[in-house]
Amino acid sequence: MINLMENRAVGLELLTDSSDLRRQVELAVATVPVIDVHTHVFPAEFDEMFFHGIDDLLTYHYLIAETFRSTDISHAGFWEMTKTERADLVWQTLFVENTPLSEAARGIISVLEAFGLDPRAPNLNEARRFFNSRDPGDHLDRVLEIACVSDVVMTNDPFNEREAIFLGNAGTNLDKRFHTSLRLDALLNDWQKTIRTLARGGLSLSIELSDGTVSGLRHFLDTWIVRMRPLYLAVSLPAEFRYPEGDVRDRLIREVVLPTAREHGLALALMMGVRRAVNPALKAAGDGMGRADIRALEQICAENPDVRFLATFLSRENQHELCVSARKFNNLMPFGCWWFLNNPSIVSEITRERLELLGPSFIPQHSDARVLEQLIYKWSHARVVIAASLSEAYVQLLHSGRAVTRDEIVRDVTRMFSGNFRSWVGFSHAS
Ligand code: HDL
Ligand code: ZN
Repeated sequence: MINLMENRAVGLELLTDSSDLRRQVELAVATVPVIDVHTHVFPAEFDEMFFHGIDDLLTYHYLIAETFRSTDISHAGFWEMTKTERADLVWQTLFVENTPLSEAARGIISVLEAFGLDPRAPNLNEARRFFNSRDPGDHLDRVLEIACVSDVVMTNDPFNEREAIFLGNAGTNLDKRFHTSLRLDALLNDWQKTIRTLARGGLSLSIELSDGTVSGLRHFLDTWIVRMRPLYLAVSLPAEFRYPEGDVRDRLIREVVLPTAREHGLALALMMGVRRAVNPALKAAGDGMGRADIRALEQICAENPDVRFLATFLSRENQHELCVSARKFNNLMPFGCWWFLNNPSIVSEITRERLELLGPSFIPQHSDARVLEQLIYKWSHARVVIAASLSEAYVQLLHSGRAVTRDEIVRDVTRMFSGNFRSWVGFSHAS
């Protein structure tokens, strides 16, 4: 009881020494569990969509793009290789013949370190033996524990015929730490192809978006929302996305997506600024980025004040604009440092400007992980930068004349790591 009382008293103590303050921030950021609001990680129930282990880690498309810059293999030659051969080439190229200085390469080192594996191994024998020996359930528990991730939100595409098979059962026997989001890229960015996919599934619609087609699409989404119980709807939008635009995508957003979000009380995540297939020869590694038009986001937020929006942009040049827009629209929640932004130098800049303009009213990071063990490095690397940015803000506050307590730091970090998301999407602790 005395310890509890002492601990309670410590939590209420004003932290007036900047070194103590930094230590408490680092401790809170390291130990407060986070909800990972955007990932491509799947649990083992999704079979071949469940990526894990050293070969999946090393054939991550970030590392594939980097390997092509340090070896003379042709794209075709690389794609003819088996996954094992590709992983061996990536390891040899980025980790043996060169120093793993990039963020994605250093991430592999962080994962190996977490499991006590040799980061200077000449080959992948030890790592393969280790990952192949792991019990899947224990390994998942251990990864989430090391990463201090309480919940993983997947990216789920009901328009993908292969994934729909797994999704159909997701509502029932899914690991309770995994949650779905309903991804709309196929509908909004690939309408011509999607109308053919839906026809194969027995849903015949008109490409001109007749009334019957709009109601047919609404019913399709309603059915999937009931089956998969997504925490939010999401779509990535190209850098050239404009709104209003008067095209098919504009009509699908207005007549299908926004009414669906409103009717189901679902937030809509807009992920803006991608340029798909800049170099198709690199396949998943071939996407690029571009500066998007913040006015499109502002128009959607302004026209739909009763809908909650999550937003992330792919261009560093859009980040300050996003902070200012979020000050204008309290139905807009910035989240994460997406994809090409997820590098410490840029995460630091983005987090500091968000704290300066938004206080704790944003979601600092998502991992975007595709392979289970990436959760370990993406969160350990992010936490270092978030802690440093947050410490700077508290120290500046102290120098301005206001100290904080450890409990207040934990409160603020909890709000950013899970509270803001929970309140935004209506995700209660119980669910
Ligand atoms: O569209 C997206 O959700 C992106 O995150 C892409 O999946 C991208 O390939 C990626 O994995 N980024 O980290
Ligand atoms: Zn993603």
